[in-house]
Amino acid sequence: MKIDVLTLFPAMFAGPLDESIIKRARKKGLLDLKVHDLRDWTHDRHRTVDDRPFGGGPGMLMKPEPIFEAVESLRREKTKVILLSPGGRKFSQQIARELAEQTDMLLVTGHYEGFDERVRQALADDELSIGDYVVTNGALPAMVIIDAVTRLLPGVLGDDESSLDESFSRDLLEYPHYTRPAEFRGMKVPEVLLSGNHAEIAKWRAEQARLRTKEKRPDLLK
Ligand code: 4GY
Repeated sequence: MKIDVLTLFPAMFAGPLDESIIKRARKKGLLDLKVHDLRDWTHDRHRTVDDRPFGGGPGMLMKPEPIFEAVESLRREKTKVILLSPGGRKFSQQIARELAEQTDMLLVTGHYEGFDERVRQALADDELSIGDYVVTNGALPAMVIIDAVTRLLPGVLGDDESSLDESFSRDLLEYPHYTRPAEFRGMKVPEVLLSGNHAEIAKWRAEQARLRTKEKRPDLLK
């Protein structure tokens, strides 16, 4: 998958996407990630990307011209252009699975008070939010989406890693996990897990997942 990112803070992307599973995906060529500085599409001496809102009010908006020029130069035939802002559809494991089927994405990140509405109107195929809170700019949201989508690409996760996916795929929280020692600081591993009775273990885990979900995330059961 090819992912392009348009941001005012390209330096923020060094680090999180150069570690572990995402690093491996990039090395294998499964993820081709390019981060672009929006200011590269300005033409004035100050590389201006913001302007004041018509109608007044506090704060600045991202002006449309650099974003239009950038998107028009970066997008290709198959590219899904996705705006990131708290006003978008709520990102989820289901949306991550759908995005993992795309070949080309361009993530356009927000800053200041947000985008001139015409960016949304004329350029965006979709608008996503990583949750109902506001961060200082869209770089972290972009990285969250890139990470969640990349780990779902065929060949990225090894067999040992992919079982971690069960949680949200089955729409239940995970059952409790234990490793050695069987007793640690007086806390014992549930007897059934030491029993070797695989039918009983499966039953216990299913029940625990249900109980835990009912307790912590009842919204998932509805
Ligand atoms: N939440 N999901 C988010 C965000 C920063 C003010 C608009 C979010 O995706 N992006 O909080 N982005 C804001 C900052 C302008 C973008």
